[in-house]
Amino acid sequence: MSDKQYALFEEQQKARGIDLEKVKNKIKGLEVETPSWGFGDSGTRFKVFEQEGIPRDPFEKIEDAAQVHKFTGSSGAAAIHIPWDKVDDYKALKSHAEDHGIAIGAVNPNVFQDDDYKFGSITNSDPSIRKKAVDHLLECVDIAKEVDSKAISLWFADGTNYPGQADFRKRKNWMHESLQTLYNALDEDMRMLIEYKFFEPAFYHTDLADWGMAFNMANKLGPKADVLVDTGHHPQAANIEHIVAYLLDEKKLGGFHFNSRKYADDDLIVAAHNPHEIFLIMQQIVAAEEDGGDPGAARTAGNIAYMLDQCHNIEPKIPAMIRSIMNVQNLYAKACLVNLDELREAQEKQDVLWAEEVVREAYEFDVTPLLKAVREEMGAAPEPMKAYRASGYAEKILKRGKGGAG
Ligand code: PSV
Ligand code: MN
Ligand code: MN
Repeated sequence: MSDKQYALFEEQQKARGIDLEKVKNKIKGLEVETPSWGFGDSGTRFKVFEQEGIPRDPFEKIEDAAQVHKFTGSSGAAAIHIPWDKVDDYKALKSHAEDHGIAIGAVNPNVFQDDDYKFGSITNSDPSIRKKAVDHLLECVDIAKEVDSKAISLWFADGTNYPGQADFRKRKNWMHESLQTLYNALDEDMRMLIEYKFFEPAFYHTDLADWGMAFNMANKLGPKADVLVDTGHHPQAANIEHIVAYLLDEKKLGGFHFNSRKYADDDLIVAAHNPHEIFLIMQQIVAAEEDGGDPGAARTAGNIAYMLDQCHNIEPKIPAMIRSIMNVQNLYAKACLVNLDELREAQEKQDVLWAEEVVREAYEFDVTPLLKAVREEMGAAPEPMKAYRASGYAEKILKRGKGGAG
């Protein structure tokens, strides 16, 4: 970046009434967690293409996640998934993360890969299976306490494939009962993030199928329960930014699993296919952050857990994560450039085209000079992809060989 490019950008934004120092600070404050499982081998039901250099255990996954942070400066935690990341000594995992400059983020229980869960986990009609699933949730709360994580991130595969297969209402109540037990085990400063997904692996009904069901559950449970929005978990054409604004206003937006989708839950690099959608989501968040009229919304917006949830099937994992973090930053930066005073005025005047233009104008700016400047000031790499490529880390990990963690 030349200083000239940045100076020009600064001048341009100043003329629009944008406080660039404030924008820079907001970008610096944006932390996006990476998923440990996104560093392992993954694929589709057709084939897993094994890559060389895949981490062989949770410790190596953490080392790879630390690389993302090293170059972006904005990914200081890695979420873990239990039992995929089961270790004998969680304190050792925590120290290992700290030695590599990151923290352990959200703890994700896994109640979808055991034969016992064929007909459901916490909504199974068999009480002994529900108990087994709840015990695992409680084990994850203990793990979170050991690694000093404040979030349990929950996704359930529970659902049915055929009409009549099970009783929806009973399952709803079992879900509530099970989650209440988990809720009660949380410390006051911990929270549970409830994810929803409208289909898959069950194809007829899913117990937590949409944001409304997750929201209702979070409301019933109480203030330590919030909704988690996975951008891949909606039907085509769902207006995710509207869902986000609604949850923000209800003070129930807990966090995000960012990824990109074309058809379904594709788990591709964030904003690979849908940059404008991520921008519009970010715009709602920035608007809430800046909403002096509603300090509650601003507080909620300031407490969002941003996470990636991606599984890279054909591309190298670490640079794919770096690219995603850069894309999130890029779209957040653009969202920060929306002139909110002007937008309010356009909305008050009910000037449809002016309002649309105010939002569009921000999206159309090239924020590269801004992001380079921010990363330089943060001591990160101004160009993270290039810096990672030049670092030699990708070559170094080849010695791990093939057959790493799945
Ligand atoms: C399910 O599709 C999901 O998005 C949930 O977040 C899980 O935790 C994650 O994938 C990994 O299984
Ligand atoms: Mn997810
Ligand atoms: Mn998913």
